[in-house]
Amino acid sequence: MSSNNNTISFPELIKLKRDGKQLSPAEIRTFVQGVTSGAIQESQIGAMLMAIWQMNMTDEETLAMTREVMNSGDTLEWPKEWRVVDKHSTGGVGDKVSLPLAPALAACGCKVPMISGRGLAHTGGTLDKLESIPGFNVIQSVQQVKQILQDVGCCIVGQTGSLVPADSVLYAIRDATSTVDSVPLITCSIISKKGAEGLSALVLDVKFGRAALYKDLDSARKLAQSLVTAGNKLGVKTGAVLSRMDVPIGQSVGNAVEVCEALECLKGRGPEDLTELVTILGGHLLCMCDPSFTQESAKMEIALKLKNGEALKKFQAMLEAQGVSADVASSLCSDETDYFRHMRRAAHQTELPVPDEGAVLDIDAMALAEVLHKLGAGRTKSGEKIDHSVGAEILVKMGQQVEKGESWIRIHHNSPDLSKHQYSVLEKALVIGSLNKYKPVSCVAEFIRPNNPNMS
Ligand code: IUR
Repeated sequence: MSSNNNTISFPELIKLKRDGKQLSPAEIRTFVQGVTSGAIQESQIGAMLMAIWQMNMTDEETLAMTREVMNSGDTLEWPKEWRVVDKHSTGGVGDKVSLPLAPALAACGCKVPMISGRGLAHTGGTLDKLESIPGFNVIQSVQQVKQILQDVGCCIVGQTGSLVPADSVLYAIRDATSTVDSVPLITCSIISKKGAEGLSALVLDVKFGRAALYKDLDSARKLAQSLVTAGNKLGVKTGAVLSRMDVPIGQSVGNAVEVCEALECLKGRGPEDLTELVTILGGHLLCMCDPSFTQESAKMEIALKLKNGEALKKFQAMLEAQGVSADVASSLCSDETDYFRHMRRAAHQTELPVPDEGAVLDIDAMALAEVLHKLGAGRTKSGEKIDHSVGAEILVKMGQQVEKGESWIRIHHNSPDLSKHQYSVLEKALVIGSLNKYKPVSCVAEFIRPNNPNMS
């Protein structure tokens, strides 16, 4: 380990990491404080991030950096008797899990101060989805969050400037320096934010597959283990689920269309894979907070809240608390399904036919996400505007027997037509074949349990 010299210069710090040395907690503090105060130049931050990307960090360094970033701004505190929980996903196509999960947990008596992000690249952001609902306001002060948790039990909000300011700086520079895919940097970014939320328990949904950041299970497991270790050492009971991200989650991808599907899930009639993911993730959180639950009984408790309308009531109350008019909230949460009375519908809907009779063997989530991104559903640079009405409804299910010519997907778009290239990408995204080649797989592959925070 390098010396504990308080007067070390930033170039010296960068050189230490560049040369593969382990940084001491004091050296990491100097770096993070320099990031927060603006004393360190962007070029120096970029160089340090690249040195970390190249040389990696030990668990001790990762923990020290996570702790410093977490403490770079305000941290939230709650009444002791509250069970404050949250979930974080590393990003998936069609991943609208947070929308039904937060109110289902609130219906179980938990408090859920969910701080979410916006979509970047091919994956959508929870905040973008919610902003398809007229009036929904993701910007809430800490005081407002406290009030909503007191009154409703859950809220889904954007990050305020006073929480983890160092992460905002580091994240933007990581994006510009190709240093996003580093296990210690991802760990620091995710866990610092969750640590600042003052949680009792956290479940992480770490995705692997062709539309995930990590393509294979082994690399995703390494990230999950790093996240679980850092979370627990910071005092948050943290577990992780490893889930597949090859085909879209549920039957819809986009922003407004995903809100419709989340509402269906909250009415107890969501697609099986979405409901499964919501109940598994919620079940793990309930179990972590309350040892009287088994994983199975906790999962059933979440499923019950989706079936009996209690989660839906919490969602309606959350919509109202976050600025949606009582009329719109009550109509969206009523028995009716004409959600586009309240959300903008795209000017055009184009359906594509199945090319051959057979069973649905594959739907490529990545291909679908790329087409929707180009049509305006996603952004390339942070801050870019997106079109909430662009999306896709997938009209067939994996393993389903289909006839030649029937529609398999409905694209919602505002451009006059899809391009030749977009048609061709979509046509290749669907694979039809013989039913005996279809192997159903569960979306969740593994769970990594909270480990003992005192273990080294
Ligand atoms: N989400 C975050 O909050 N931080 C990250 O580094 C990634 C996703 I990748």
